[in-house]
Formats: sequence, C-alpha cells, structure tokens
Amino acid sequence: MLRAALGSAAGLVGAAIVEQTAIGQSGNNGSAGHDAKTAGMTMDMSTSDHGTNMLMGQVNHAKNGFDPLQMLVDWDYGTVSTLPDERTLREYEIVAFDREIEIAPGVFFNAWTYNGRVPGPSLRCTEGDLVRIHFVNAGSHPHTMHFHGFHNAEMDGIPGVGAGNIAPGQEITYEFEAAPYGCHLYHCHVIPLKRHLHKGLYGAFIIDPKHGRPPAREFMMLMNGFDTDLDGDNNVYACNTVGFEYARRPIPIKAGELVRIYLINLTEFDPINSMHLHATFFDYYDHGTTLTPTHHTVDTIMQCQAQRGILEFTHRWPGKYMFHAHQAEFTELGWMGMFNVATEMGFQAALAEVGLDEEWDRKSMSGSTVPYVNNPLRLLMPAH
Ligand SMILES: [Cu+2]
Repeated sequence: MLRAALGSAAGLVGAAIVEQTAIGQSGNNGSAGHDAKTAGMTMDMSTSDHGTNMLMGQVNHAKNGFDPLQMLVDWDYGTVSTLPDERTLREYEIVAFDREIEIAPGVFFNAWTYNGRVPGPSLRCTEGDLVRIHFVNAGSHPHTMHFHGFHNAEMDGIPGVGAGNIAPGQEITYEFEAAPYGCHLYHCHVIPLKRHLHKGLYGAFIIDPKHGRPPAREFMMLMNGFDTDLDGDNNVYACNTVGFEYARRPIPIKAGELVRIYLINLTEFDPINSMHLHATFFDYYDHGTTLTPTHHTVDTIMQCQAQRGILEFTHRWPGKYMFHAHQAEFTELGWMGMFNVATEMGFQAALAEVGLDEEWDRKSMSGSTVPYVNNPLRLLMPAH
C-alpha cells in the first residue's frame, strides 16, 4: 500500500517534469493528466538517470510570488519602533489567503498561505521585544496564528480561547513579549489541524538572544510536504516548499566559513523528517534555546512535526555537497539540495550561477537583529 503510493508519487513528479519540458511554462496548470502518465513515468524513473530527470524544468518563481533561494535569507523584522519603557516594538502585518502555488516544475497545489507564500514570512526579533501581529483572515476558511513561545491564553491562537477562530473577513491583533530566544515557529491552529497545517499555514519565528550568536552565514530552512492527490500521503517533499529547488540551484556558501541553519519541520502525515549533510558534521542546538550545542559533531538530525533546531557547520573544501532528508523516499520526492562551496575568488560566480546578488550575500551574513557580544560569562548564566 505504502509502496504503491510512493511509486505513484514518484511518477507524479516525473510526469510533471516531462510535461513541463514538453510544453514549457505557458498556460500549464499542471493539475490534470498526471495520473494517466504515472505508470510510464515510474518506469522511466527507475531505468534512467534519476538526477537528470529530477533536474529538468523550472518552477515559475515570479508567478509563485516567492523564490526558495530568497526565502533562505528574507528575514521579516517588522516595523520597528521604541516604546516609552524603551523596549523595542515590532509590528507585523499578516494576511491569510488562498493561492495556487507551484511546488515542483509543473506540479501545482491549492495552498492556504500567510502573505501569499509557503512558508509564511520568517518573523525575526530579539528576546524581550514586544511583538504585535496584526492578522487579517482573507481566506475561505477560519484561521488563527498560534505562536510557539511564552504568552498568555488569549494570545495562544487556538479555537475557543480568547478570540478563538478568526472567521473569513475578520481580524485580530496578537501581542506578547518575545521569549524564550530560539528557533521557533507559528502556524494556524484551527481544527482539523492536519488540513490547516498541510495547506501551508506555517512559518519561522526566530528570536535572537539578547547578545546575539557568533557571526555566521544564516539560512532558514523549513521542511514540508504536499499531498497533491488528497489521499493522506505526501507526493512532493521539500525544503522551503519547492521540490529539488536547491538541487537545481545550489546554495552558494564559502569554504571555511561558519554556516548556521534555522531548521524547522512542518511536514504533515509523516511522524518525522530529517536532515543530513554530506562531507561535514554539525553542532546542533535543539529548539535553539541554548547557547551551547545539545549535540556535538553529528551529520544527521531527526525532527518530529514542529520540532526545530539550529545547525552550525563549516565546509572545508570547495565543491558541490548534497544535503537531504535521510528517509530515501523523501529525498527521491524532492527533499534534496546542494551547497555550492566556493572559494573567496569563486563566490561571485557561485551567486551569479543561481541568479543571486550581493544583496542576498548581505542578508545571509547579517540576519541577526542584534550584534554579537562575545562575553564568555554569558555561557554560565541561565538562559531564561
Ligand atoms: Cu487555518
């Protein structure tokens, strides 16, 4: 049963890619005709070069309204002001609405989105900031925003407590002080949760510690999956929504530099997801709520749904290095990418190769809301 579903799913991706190659981007809604081609493509997938097959075709990022390469670094700091008590106030505008998105070349999904994208904006702030989120539901179903973090019951964004479900056309302002620092998330909490989550209503919520973390190139990666035929199994898996996008367009980093990934799992239907890095090892900070690693020198990590953590690593030598879920079926259905590790001299070319510029470089190197203060004593202090 499971095997059959996976075979069918592999066929779906393959069929879509071939279809895309054949007829290009124009007018292809991708939602019809896959089933008929499934069996044949499954054969093709098993007898030809998988990598080549999966790398064909391009997602129309402009039409999607988001680009997974930009999503790695497009931190949303909100509108920042200072309160009379000198705390920082960050105000965010979030609108939920329905939107069709392309999750692999030629494969479309009727998503429910925060601000038109899946995942929603990567909200970033500093521990102790007052966070005010003005949420408008312009979608077709009731939704909420439930944040992981400390807050009172009214701000929990669940049905039946405080404002509860926010009906279509309604709005609410959620407000709380950002704590604890870490790599967190937000998501809709309307029942059936499985459906509201899987549709795409989730995003990263990163709280920087007051004294920052050591300088690093930083990325947000959210692991997700999509059930395109509504049978309760995912047909496409991805990191930041678009299957194989980072294989088609490897992520530029530099040899020898510290890389920090804020990794979050929001895969529905499967109990766990995972991340594996090739050719290097990482330190891991479970939930990001500590300043010293909770795991040293590992090269795989598992996360339950909503679990998250911070990876820190360095690639020593230039070249292209894979990263992927280590559940093979997730990998084969889209959750696989590459880092393009460049020398200092070769970095501009690595950026240009995947359509990135110096602005992307700047965002990836200056994600934190606060400068790093290197005070060894802070490691001895309680975190919260
Ligand atoms: Cu919802």
